[in-house]
Amino acid sequence: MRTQVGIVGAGPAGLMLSHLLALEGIESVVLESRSRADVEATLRAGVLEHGTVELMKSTGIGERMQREGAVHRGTELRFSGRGHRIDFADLTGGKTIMLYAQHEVLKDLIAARLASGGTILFESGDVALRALDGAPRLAFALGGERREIECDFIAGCDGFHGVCRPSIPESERTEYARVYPFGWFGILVEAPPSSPELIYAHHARGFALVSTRSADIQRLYFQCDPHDSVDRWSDDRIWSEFRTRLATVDGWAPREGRILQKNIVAMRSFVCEPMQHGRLFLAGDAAHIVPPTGAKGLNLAVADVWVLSRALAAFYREGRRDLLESYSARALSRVWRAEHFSWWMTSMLHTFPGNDPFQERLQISELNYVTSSRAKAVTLAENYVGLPLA
Ligand code: FAS
Ligand code: PHB
Repeated sequence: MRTQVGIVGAGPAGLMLSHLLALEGIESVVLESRSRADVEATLRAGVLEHGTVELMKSTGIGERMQREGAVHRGTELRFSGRGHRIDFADLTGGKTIMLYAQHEVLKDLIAARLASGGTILFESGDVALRALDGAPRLAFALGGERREIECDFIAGCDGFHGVCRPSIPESERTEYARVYPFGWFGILVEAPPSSPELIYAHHARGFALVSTRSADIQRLYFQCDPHDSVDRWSDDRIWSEFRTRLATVDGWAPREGRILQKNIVAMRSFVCEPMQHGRLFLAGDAAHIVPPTGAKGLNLAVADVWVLSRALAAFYREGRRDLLESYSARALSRVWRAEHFSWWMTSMLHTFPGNDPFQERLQISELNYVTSSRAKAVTLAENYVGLPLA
């Protein structure tokens, strides 16, 4: 087979790239190791930045998002038993976020790609990259056959545990990492929303987050030991933990319901530099990971492929190589901004093991400052709704 851009991975990065390239008349083939059903059932992100929402609308895949998603104009920071609203729209000249689940975005992208004749090869196994400096090829197994695709470029959109980043020789890449001493215990609940907007709560027992998926399905997280297991947590124990960490002086309590799903995710910050090697370009979690506290992961993946699709379009349209050559530097400037914001939100809101009382006081001072200084609140708001796409 032959195509212009071979894409490994049908997550937000790979599918959005294939979609944006198609709008530029550029061919691509997406190789995905899992089945379509698995991909469309991936329970992950929930928050879309302003720029991601605008891009989905302006490229013709925003209709269902606007119908079924929920626009949030702000969020609540809760600490010392009191809630404080951060008004995104007021602080950013009208920008907002959208609560629309990642797997719904993937469903819309897959439907749009297939409807316009796009090629997504699900259940492609043993993907291997060849000749990244010359005429790149992707070798893979499909339906019991060994297959190969010749392409001009390869986009590595296969997430943190994929094969693309390790295809860059270790001597050619530098990895920056930080692993946090806690994880998130996430639950999916059948219940009405507990609050009109997200609640980020700081508590001596640890962080808690109230999020949502729809009018009937809610998503909540609390900080836990990353090595813990969900089996050790009965539903009663889970709700008692949420009631404690989210309690306010006026007796607020979450709307409880049947817990449909429980999972624990580890938390890390990670960046690989550079994000390109020869004709291989990394995007999304294949190149960087942020702790979910800043709700940046999916949105960074979209921002990367926005920059990459502009560079590939300039190459195919005008033969320009400059944007391709500067892809890594331009994508990384946004990546490090999001890495800092996600680390800052995580540090301000989570309780670190051995958290001495001085550290605790510093966190409360930072939270008091964010919720009383307009200048500081703007910093949080503009990073949370997302800086403009480059
Ligand atoms: P992905 O990991 O999504 O996709 C990679 C794809 O490549 C997968 O489909 C995988 O099957 C495939 N693949 C892997 N290896 C392969 C191989 N060898 N061959 C072929 N295919 C291969 N982000 C936010 O912005 N907001 C949030 O609210 C948020 N919440 C999160 C909550 C949780 C619990 C988690 C874990 C993450 C969360 N994130 C959030 C981050 C998350 O959304 C990721 O950043 C996002 O999925 C990254 O997208 P991709 O880079 O496309 O990678
Ligand atoms: C979610 O809805 O899954 C979610 C929301 C905000 C975050 C992380 C996850 O910061």
